Amino acid sequence: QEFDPSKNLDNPNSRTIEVLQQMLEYYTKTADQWRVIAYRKAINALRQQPKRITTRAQARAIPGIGERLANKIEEVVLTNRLRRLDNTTDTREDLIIQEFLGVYGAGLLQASKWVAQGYRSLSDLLERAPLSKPQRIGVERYSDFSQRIPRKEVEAHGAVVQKAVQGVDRDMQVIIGGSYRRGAVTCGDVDCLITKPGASLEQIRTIMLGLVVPKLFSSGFLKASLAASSHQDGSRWHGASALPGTNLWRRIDLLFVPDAEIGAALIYFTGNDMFNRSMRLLARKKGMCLNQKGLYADVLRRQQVKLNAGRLIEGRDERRIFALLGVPWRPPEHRIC
Ligand code: DCP
Ligand code: MG
Ligand code: MN
Repeated sequence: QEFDPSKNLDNPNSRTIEVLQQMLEYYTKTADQWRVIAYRKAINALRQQPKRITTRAQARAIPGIGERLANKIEEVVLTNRLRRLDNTTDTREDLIIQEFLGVYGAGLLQASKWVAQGYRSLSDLLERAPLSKPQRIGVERYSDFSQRIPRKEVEAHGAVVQKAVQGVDRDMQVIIGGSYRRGAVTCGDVDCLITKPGASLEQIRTIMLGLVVPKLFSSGFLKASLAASSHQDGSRWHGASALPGTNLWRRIDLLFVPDAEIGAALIYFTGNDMFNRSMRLLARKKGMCLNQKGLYADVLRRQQVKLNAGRLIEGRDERRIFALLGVPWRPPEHRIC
């Protein structure tokens, strides 16, 4: 299950993979978990193929590709597209929902609500819908936020953050996580993990929200702060940033991590999300619990429900968490499911 981003461009199945990835994106947004898993598996399996796969029989012979996906692969090869992506089979409303799902922070519920309320386009939303501040920014900067960010630019954003952070406290560290840490050639956003040896969450958050974030706003690097999502404990900040001299806004996420949790946070923030899901599932099967703070043992569950928090066995050491779970170490570039 290796994923080598550098091989992507000259992969013999790159066009097929590209179309399947669009489908994956669509199903991810509609929260169709089973299809998401099937598509991811198929895409990964295709990436490993040294030859171009053109028929359903060839596709079916690859482990990880089932009957339906094999049919789809043949269709993509024959037509260079998938019917499901064409307007002809989508109702107009489906397409609008898909467009609205691209607005920062909008889930399926919000997107269908807007459609039900009669909005039909982004300019409808902008002109007539009552939008929260982050939603408004999400619509205004729709095209900015939907563009992938070249790796080099992610690095540049990280460097600006690092300079500001270390200008305030030389012991603080900035690590770029997410798809960047997995080695991706382009990223959806800039994920910065911020930590400091010996520091608590409270200390890091105070420095970041009290000093660094305001400083980055006044220097013009940070452009907007976007509302925190519901499941947050004050350990993260979402916003938008732009490099000096540009007007292209990028999504940037800051994750504040106490020293004691850096290993677990690195695993969480490196992902990808499906890899995290499988690691957590494995922990659960072993009577443990893995979350972004640590690995816990002796967790009691009755019918899936946790009865106690368990006992923290590792939070600091990324490698040791793998080892305690019995998973051979996987460098970030190979953490894709
Ligand atoms: N994450 C997760 N589950 C989620 C969302 C995120 O475990 N539902 C973790 C894994 C991700 C990391 O957080 O790798 C960063 O989230 P992003 O949404 O920024 O995703 P990526 O950085 O992996 O991809 P992209 O290039 O699209 O930003
Ligand atoms: Mg990211
Ligand atoms: Mn992110």
